[in-house]
Amino acid sequence: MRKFLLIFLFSFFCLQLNAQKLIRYDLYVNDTTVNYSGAKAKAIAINGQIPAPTLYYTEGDTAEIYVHNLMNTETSIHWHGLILPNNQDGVPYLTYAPIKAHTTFKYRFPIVQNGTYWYHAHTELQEQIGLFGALIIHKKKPDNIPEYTVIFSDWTNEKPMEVLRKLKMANDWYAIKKHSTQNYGAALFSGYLGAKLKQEWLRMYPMDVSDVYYNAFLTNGKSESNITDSIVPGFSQGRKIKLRIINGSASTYFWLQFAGGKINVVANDGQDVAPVTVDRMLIAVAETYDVIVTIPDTMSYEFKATAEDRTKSTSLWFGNGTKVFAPVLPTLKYFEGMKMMNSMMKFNGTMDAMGMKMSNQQMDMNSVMYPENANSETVTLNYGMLKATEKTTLPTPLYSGEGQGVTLLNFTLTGNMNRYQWSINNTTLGDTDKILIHQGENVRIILNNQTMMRHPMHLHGQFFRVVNGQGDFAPMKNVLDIMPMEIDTIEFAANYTGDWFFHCHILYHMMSGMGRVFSVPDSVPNAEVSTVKNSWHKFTKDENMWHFSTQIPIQSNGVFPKFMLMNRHYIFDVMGMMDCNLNFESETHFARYFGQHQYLKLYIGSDIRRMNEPSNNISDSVMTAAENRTLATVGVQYLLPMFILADLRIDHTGHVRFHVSRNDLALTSRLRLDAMWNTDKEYEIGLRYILLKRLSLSANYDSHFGLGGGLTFTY
Ligand SMILES: [Cu+2]
Repeated sequence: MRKFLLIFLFSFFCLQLNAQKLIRYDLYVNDTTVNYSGAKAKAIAINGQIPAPTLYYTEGDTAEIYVHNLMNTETSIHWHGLILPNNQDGVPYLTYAPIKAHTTFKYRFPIVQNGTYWYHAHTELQEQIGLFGALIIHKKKPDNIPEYTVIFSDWTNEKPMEVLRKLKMANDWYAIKKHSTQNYGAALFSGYLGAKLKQEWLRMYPMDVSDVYYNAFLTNGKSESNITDSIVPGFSQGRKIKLRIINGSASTYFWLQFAGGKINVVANDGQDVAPVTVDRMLIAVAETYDVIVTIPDTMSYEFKATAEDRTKSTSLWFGNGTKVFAPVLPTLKYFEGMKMMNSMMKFNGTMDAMGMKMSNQQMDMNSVMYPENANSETVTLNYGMLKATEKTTLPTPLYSGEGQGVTLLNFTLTGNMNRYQWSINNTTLGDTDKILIHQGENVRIILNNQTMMRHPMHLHGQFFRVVNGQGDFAPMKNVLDIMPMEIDTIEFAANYTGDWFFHCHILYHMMSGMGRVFSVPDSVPNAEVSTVKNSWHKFTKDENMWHFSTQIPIQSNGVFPKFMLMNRHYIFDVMGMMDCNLNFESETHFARYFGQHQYLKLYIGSDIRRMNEPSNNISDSVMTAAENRTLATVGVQYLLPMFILADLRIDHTGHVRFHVSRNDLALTSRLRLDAMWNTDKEYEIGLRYILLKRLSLSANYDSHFGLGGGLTFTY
C-alpha cells in the first residue's frame, strides 16, 4: 500500500513537472478615474486594477490571453521580454493591427522561457496612465523560496499628452516644481556664476537627470505598500525572500535600497545571473531585477525606491513593528552636474567624453551630483558586475553572406534638449527604413550616447548579450541603460522572423522617434499589417505631432499675445501687440528648422502695423518711425550663444532689419527676464514672475507701447 502511494505521489510529481497547460486570462481594458495625490485624474485599468493583474505561467505552458478593449479608443498590449511569434508581439501597425475600440483580440503563444517580465500598452502614452502589469514565468522546477512581485511606477495628474507638449515647448514648470531651474541668482549665491554663464554660452539647457515632474511614485499602485498582510508561510524573520522587481515607469529610474541589509541580485530582465551582493542599485525604466533580501528580525524594514531625480520615493515595508528607514538620498548638486557637462560640451553643440572610455555603468558621471558619495564603502550595482550563469556566446552564423554573417551597426544616440527631440544617428524612426537582417545572422550594435540623458534601449522579441568584460558569460538582457557619453556593445543572433522594434523605453523619447526596426524577412508576410493602409506612416505618426503653446500678457499698456504651433521640422508663430487706442502690430513667421541642433531656421512671414493715434506713452519721435505698413518678409533666425535669437530679414520693399532677442532668462527660479532690440530702433524689456503653472505677474517697457504691468497667461 505504502509503495503504491509512493508511486502515485511520484507520478503526480512528474505530471506536475511536465504539465504543459493551456492557461487563459481575460483582460478587460477600461477607462477609470483615480486619485493618487489629491486630484482626480483619468487612468486606464485592466479588470479594474492598476497595475493590471499579474499573469502567472510555468515554462512550457501555452498562453491564451483575451484582451477585451472596452474603451472608445484603440489600444495594444506588448509582452515585454517574451520570445514569441512576431504577430503576437503587440506593436500596433508594426506586428499587428491595433485592438480597436470595443473589440477583443486573442493572443496565443507558447511560453518558452522563465523569469520576471511584464506587459504594457504600446499605443501612444497609455502606459503612463496605468496600462501595465507583471508577467511571471516560473521554472518547471521552482526555487524553494517565497517570492513577491513589485512594480514601481510614476504618476502624473496631468494628461500625458500635456506632459509631452510641455517638454516640446521647453516649458520649465517641471524644473520649478523640482527646484532644478539652475537660475542665475542661485548660481551667483553658490559661487557657480561662471559655470552658469558657460552653460548658456554653450547653449545648454539646465542639467537634469529626468524630464518630468511626477505627483507620485507607486509601489504596486500605492505610494506605500506593506506585505505583512500578504505574508505567506516563510515570510518571517530571518527568512529570505525573493523580490521580483519591475520598473513599470514611463520615464523614471529608481534607486533601490533596503533598510534591512544587503541586496543580493540573482536575475536581470528575466535571466538568471551569478548572485552579486550590493548596497544599492539603479533600476532603469522597463528593466526587471530579481533580488533576494533577508528579513532581519521583528521590526519593520523599508525597501525603498527613490526617483533618480530624488524628488520623491515609494516604499515597500516588510513586517510589523518599529519602522527602520532606508537612508534618505540627499538632493542632487545640479551645479556640479552643470560643470561636468560644460566640460564635455563642445562649442558646436556636440559632446566629447574627453578620451574617457566609459561603458556598462561602471563610471557614473552623475555621481559628481551625489552628496552622499563620501561613503565609499557603498557598493552600487553596475552592468560590469552582471554575469550569466551559462555561456551566452553566439552561435556560428547560419547565414554567411556579406560580413561573414555579422552585421555591425553603429548607433549614436542623439538629441536636442532645446526642442526635446530624440533620435538615432540624428534620424528619427519615421525618416528611416526597416533595417534588414538575414535570419541566422549575428547582429552587433555599438551604441554611443551623445546626449545628456540616460536611455533605456529595449529590443523586442529576443535577448541581446551585453559585452561587459564577462567573456563567454556576458549577461543576456532586453533593456540596456546607457549613460551620457557611454559606449556599449550588444549583440544577438537574429533567429526570429518578423519586424522587431528597438527603441528607447522612456515613453516621451520613443514618441519623438528614438527607435529603429529590425526586419528579418519571412516567406509568409504578416497579413494583419500588410492589409492596413499606410501602416508604416501610422506606426511612426507620433513623432510628427503638432504642439500648441501661447503666452498672453494683459497689461496696462496693452495686450501682447504670442501663439506657437510647432512640430518636428516646422514652427508657425504669431506675435501681436495692441493697446486701447487700437494701435496694432503683428509679426508672423512660418519657419523650418535646419541642422542637427536646429539652431538655424528659415522663414517667410508678415509684418503688419496700424498706428491710429499716438498712445499716451509714446513720444512723437518714436511715432514717426512707426508708420502704417503691411509687409511680406523672408528671413533667417539663428540661436546664438547665451540663447540669443538673431533674426535677419528683408521685406518686399527691400528694407533689411536685424533683430535680437533673449527670452525667459531665469534670474531666480520664478523671475524671468525678456529683452529685444532691432535696427529699426525698437526695443523692449520685460520681467515676469511665475505665480502658477499658467499665470504670471508681468511688466515691460516697450518702445511703442511704453511702460505697463499686469498678468500673463501661459499655456
Ligand atoms: Cu531615451
